[in-house]
Amino acid sequence: MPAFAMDFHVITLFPQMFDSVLGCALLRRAISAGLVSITFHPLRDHGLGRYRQVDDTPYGGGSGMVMRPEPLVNAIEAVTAKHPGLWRVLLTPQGDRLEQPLVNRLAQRRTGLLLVAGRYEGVDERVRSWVDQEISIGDYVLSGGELAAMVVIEAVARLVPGALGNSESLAEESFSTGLLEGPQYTRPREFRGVRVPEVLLSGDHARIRAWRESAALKRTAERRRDLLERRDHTPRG
Ligand code: 6GU
Repeated sequence: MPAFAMDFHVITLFPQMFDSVLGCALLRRAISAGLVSITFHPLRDHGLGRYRQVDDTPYGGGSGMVMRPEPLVNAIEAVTAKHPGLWRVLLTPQGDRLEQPLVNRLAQRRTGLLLVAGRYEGVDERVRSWVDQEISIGDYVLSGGELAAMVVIEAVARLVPGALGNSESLAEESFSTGLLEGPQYTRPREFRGVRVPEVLLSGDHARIRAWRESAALKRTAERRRDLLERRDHTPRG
């Protein structure tokens, strides 16, 4: 048993949508190593009646369909009965915005995460009482929570020690410092007339560190002033 592992459970109508994420080498390796597990719970298994219905027309009228509460709540209860203590997350545009500090907190949920992906125009309001948190991945509209669940899985899984490959790079990444990363270079030294900054070839580690810090600050100031302002006003962590 590894010192730390993360178990993801996903309730979805479309488990096949996740094949692309599971095909990713990083995640496959983490799963083979027992660092990460992902279990799918097809919502259709809890559908109602002969047609395994999961949605219905909205009370009060209006366009589109709403997910009925029974399949979702039955699925959530079935999963949590077998896996007590899962942190139950509903993916919805109305949820808490996913940013690195929230990813970090999710990664600390040692009992695992249950990700509930909704579809259609939304889920029946009463379902909200059966989850611990609602999460959105940003202010734009997706047709369902599946892609959002994949974003959560990838962002959290890469924080599991050993799953990233190079855990040292975590500390210096964009957002863990509250800054964007500065420019990065690899070979060749000169590409179509553009040279790698001399300092990076100097071997002078103190100078390189100082250059990287100021380059990160400059880039953040140019592109994401909001991040700098947040850094100035809120404590780290
Ligand atoms: Cl979590 N779901 C949907 N349907 N749309 C979204 C989202 C989630 N986050 C951003 N847009």
